[in-house]
Amino acid sequence: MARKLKVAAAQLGPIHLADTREQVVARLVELMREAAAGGCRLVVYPELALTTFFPRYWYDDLAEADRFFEREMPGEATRPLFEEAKRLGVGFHLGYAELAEEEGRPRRFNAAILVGPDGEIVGKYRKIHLPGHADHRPNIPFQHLEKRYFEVGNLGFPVWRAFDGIMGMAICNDRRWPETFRVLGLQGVEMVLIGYNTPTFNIYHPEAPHLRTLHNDISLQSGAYQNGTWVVGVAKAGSEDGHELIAGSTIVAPNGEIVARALTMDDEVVAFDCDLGLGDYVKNTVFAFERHRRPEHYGRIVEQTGVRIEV
Ligand code: ING
Repeated sequence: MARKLKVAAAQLGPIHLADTREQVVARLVELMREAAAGGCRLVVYPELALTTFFPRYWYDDLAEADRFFEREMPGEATRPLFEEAKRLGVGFHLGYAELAEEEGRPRRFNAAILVGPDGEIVGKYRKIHLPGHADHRPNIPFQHLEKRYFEVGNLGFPVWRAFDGIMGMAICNDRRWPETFRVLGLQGVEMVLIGYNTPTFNIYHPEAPHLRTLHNDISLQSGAYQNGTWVVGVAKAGSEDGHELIAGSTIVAPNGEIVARALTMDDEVVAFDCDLGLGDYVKNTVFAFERHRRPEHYGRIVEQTGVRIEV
């Protein structure tokens, strides 16, 4: 009997600085209703799905950025989403900026949660690969300050048994690092949920914009194929106060095939009825890790951080 999970990539169009949490949550609820009406049991929202991509802005005073963070989840503004999920009996993934109190001090993470059809949080992931820079660079069109506003995630790359399968999460830049998928793959992951906010413009080096979508696709497709897992990549897209983000939300099968793709740069539901066991043949043949991997030769992957030229 196939273990089917109809999943929705719930792509978001732009969220502007002036948009309130209540306005955004209303959009999330609308997308959830559309997905549920189409038979989806899991709705995947993007990274930082409650606010504009604020790491593009420099604030001298870090406290000025705190308005983009959630101090509790669910909180007053997000509770309607949890309640609607419970009413519809669907689960969801949500990316957001987390302001937590841990070890007696405030901690700020780029986080994502997985919520079950009962409206209860199944698990949380905190983004590990933080791209960009931490200093102010006024001579570029916008900043990318995730290293300023967030700490490196401290929860590892966990998986959870939920929705009749083994689920994992990653966030945006994490998808560019094969280690992300391999650590999840070594735990038998069957579906990886990834939200992203990816600017169309490269602030560090001239680059043709089409390469942003190419790099998104090859990252998601190789992660899926090389670990025999479904991957659901969901964009916040379009022009946020004039700053454009790529779209291209995508559902990738464990054989690396893109099976569904967003067509717009707006709020859009992209759904596919996934057979969670489809990756079994990939995991039992070409990527039968137990039979084929040779960790005794992989030492550099964990012993080194950067490149060491020794020749
Ligand atoms: N955004 C981008 C991402 O990894 C980026 C940043 C773009 C890094 C392109 C490198 C190249 O998709 C986030 N939020 O990580």
